[in-house]
Amino acid sequence: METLNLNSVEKHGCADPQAVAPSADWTIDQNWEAYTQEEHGVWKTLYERQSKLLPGRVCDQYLDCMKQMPITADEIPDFRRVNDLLMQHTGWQIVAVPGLVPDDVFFTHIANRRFPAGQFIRSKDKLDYLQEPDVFHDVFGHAPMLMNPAIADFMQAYGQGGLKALERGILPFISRLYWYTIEFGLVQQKDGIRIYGAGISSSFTESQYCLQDDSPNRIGFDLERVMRTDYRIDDLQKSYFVINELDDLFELAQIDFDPIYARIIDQSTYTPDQILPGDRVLHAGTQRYHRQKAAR
Ligand code: HBI
Ligand code: FE
Repeated sequence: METLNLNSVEKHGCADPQAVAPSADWTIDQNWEAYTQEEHGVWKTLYERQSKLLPGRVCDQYLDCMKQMPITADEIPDFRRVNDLLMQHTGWQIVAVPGLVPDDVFFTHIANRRFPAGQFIRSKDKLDYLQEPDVFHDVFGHAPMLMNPAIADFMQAYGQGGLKALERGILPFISRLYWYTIEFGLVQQKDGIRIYGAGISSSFTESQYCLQDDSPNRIGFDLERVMRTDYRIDDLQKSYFVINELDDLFELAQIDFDPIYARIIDQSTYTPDQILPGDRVLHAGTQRYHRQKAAR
């Protein structure tokens, strides 16, 4: 494991990491002591709202892992404490970044079992709209799933695959795979379909909409189908893909994508709302939900 750069606060010694340009790998010091009561308060609001909502909606592995983690309502988690546990379980760690980082930086971290987590938290008047992944999305949504060995292996394979795809200029295929699994994936449990994607588990609206609303499609996961399916980053999903169990991701992590890329590279992409003849349709959505146009 290559060592990370000395985090930038130590180098520059200033109090507020926001004021400091990120280091070459875009990591900054979380500077946990600098969070204000108001910021911890936003975390508490988000945490309590989601924690009430998720039981019965999120997969068992998420709940089991979250129970073990030093992540509570009272305060924004200290990455050092989260990492003590994460490293032991799957060799993953979360590293603080100021926000979205360039794809190559992102993939390099992921390929080395480092998850770039937003150091900032959204403001209390923007609880439900987020331009960039903040500490709540990344630590409440992603961190518990990184304790799961299948997700941990799949994520690292995604990072390695992402770097290769970047070099070859075919990023969309693997971004879609990530989007419809790690961010917005659903999994079939004996007691029903459950959430495992962090983009859903950290979202108040989408945690309800994805399972209860008749608008979106819910389709059995198929790798090539997903790699060809576009998505919207700024709206509720029009389709969700359901894997049979999280361990299916172990298999996905082993697959050599090259022959698949060769097969689909010249084929058309599917729109997010489409249902195809070969789909294993669990629910054919009405697609009646459309994002309300922003009030003029
Ligand atoms: N940066 N911090 C952060 N978090 C992400 O999820 C992220 C990113 N940069 C690039 C990126 N995601 C995506 O473009 C890739 O998954 C394709
Ligand atoms: Fe995310």
